[in-house]
Amino acid sequence: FYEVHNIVVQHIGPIPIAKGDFHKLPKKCQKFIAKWVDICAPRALYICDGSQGEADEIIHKLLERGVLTSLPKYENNFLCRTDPADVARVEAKTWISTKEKYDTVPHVREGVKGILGQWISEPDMEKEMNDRYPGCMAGRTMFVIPFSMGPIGGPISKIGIQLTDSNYVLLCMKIMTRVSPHVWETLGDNDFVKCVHSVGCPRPVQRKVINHWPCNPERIMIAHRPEQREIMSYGSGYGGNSLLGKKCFALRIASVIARDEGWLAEHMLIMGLQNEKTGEEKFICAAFPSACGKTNLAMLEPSIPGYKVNEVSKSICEAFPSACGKTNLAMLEPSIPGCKVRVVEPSIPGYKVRVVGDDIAWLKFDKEGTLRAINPEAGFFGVAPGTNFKTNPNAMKTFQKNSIFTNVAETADGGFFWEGMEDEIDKNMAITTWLNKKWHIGAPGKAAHPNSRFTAPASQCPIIHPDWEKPEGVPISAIIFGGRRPTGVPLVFETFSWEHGVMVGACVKSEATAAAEFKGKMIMHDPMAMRPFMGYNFGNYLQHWLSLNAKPHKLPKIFHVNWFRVDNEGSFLWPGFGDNIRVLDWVLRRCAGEEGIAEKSAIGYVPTKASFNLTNIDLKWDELFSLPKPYWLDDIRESKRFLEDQVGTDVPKAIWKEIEDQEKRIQAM
Ligand code: GTP
Ligand code: SPV
Ligand code: MN
Repeated sequence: FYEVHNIVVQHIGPIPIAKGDFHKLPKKCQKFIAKWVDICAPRALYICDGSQGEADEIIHKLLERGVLTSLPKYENNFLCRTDPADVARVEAKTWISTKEKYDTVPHVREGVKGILGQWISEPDMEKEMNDRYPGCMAGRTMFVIPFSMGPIGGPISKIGIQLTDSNYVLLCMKIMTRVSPHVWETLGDNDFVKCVHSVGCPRPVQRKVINHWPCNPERIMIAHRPEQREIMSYGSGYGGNSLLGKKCFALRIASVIARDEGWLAEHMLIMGLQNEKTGEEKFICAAFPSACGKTNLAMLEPSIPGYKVNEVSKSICEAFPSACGKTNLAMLEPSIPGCKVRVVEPSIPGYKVRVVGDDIAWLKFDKEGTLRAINPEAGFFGVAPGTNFKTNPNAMKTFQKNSIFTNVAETADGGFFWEGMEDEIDKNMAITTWLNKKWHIGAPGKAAHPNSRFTAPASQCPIIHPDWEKPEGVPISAIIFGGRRPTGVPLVFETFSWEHGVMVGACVKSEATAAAEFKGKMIMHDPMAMRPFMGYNFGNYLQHWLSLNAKPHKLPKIFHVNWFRVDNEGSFLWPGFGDNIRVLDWVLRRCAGEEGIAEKSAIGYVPTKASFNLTNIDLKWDELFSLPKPYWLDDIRESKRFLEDQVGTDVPKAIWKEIEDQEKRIQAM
């Protein structure tokens, strides 16, 4: 009942080892694996090597069993439909266990339900675990996945070992992290993060398996022990709950390690912007809550191209500062001899945008005091709906091969489909929805789940930055916070200082999205875009951020953006996507110290209209940038209440001072 890959079949206790050489693993890893084999009682052990051959073999099996469907329109692309009860992160069932409650959660006001993490006591956690794990892998293979977050052996990188009984998880981990036998060698004396995952469906199965997707939604428990560097995830196969290198390790556990070691683990994209005129490149990080635009911004295709002026015409040109029909004019062949050709210089330089990461950043100051960021991941686990060749051509090009699609729809010609792709396929194409129903464009209901995702290797992205795997990371010039704010919040503003920026980050709010279990469009607090991912007391987290304002640290400027403000009819006031380059252009110019392009307001510096490149867009500028006083008075009072209720005595004094100063400025508006 198991495949024999080794000539000599090894055993661990009574369990055969289907693949790999258990006894060659570092002793501490053997111990960890043996402990969980004992508890979970799988039928076999499979030690992964992360090779393509291994993936092919697993894919082949999953195709046979109907877990995966191949998408023959592309190369090596597959579709997976989950049990419809297992489609997103489950924040209500996510826990952190520490000895001390207030190491994990802040001092919440009495009678108020805390939203910044859930704590569980060690004995209670023990009990919950004992209720779930014994025998939970019966009849299934336990896969051992050695992986590195960040380039293997890099100074900021960390190692994890994930045990799982899900082969889907194994395939996705191979894309999202660096799975390799080198991890065993690199580990040396270092610690590794212990990750245990089970779908919670021992055989014979009790619960009916839907869509060949075993899971146990009623019993989901995503538990973390930061002090022990342990993650235990039970009952769900969905990405954020099961790919433990991602949110569980790279954010919840890593934020605790980062606090202890003086760095940051954040829910941030990392991107490079190279000025095509000067060749100078700057990197920025941006923290937006789930499904609020990180992947799209990181892979942005600028709406304003750079102008490469023909060298010959350039030499006879004189510049004048306006912007229309440059390329043609610059390359104009004068019909009347003796006329002087002039080049119209674009008022915004072209930018070459390249992605380093789209979801998570680990940031560390180097010896010179420069803040450097690495992307600990190796792939993109991106929101599918809304992605198309107009909004995000680079994502589309990334997942044309070697990718896995979860809960998207399928076209009759073997392609993927989701909301937003209507203009990119034949209107009459027969479609099968994520729920396996026949469907066509225009029919009621949705083709793909709103949180359906692509899982694709980052290396396949056409604009992946050549330094994306640089072990020491890229230097960061700006940090941007943002969220979905339909009213009141302007397109962009720059904060007054590091402390003011941390306060603004602490007060990030956003409309709920489909990435977790929340329904409806309520505006929720999502401080630093980390609410669901905080590994320790949020008040201490703010203090940690504040403490970074120390020598020799060169602090990046902090900004806030909002792509999602709407007019009275509910239409977006800002076109977004490729046009976001206009905002980033202003951000970079501010970072370069350009004066006269910003005005002081109560909430920060806002751009002057004249400084902003508005070519080819029609904009209600005043509406987009208006700061309604009643709105901001409400906002600051509400932020105050949020901090009092949710963080209480743990709020650092410096944050209160920023809140009070801001309130005074708003009152004086
Ligand atoms: P996670 O992977 O959940 O962390 O999400 P994310 O922050 O990477 O969000 P993503 O870029 O995948 O975008 C989520 C949704 O927002 C998609 O449906 C996008 O089409 C939409 N979106 C992204 N950028 C913009 C924008 O500038 N304007 C508008 N209107 N929508 C956007
Ligand atoms: C998010 O929700 O922020 C995601 C998807 O990036 S998940 O991996 O499920 O967390
Ligand atoms: Mn995310």
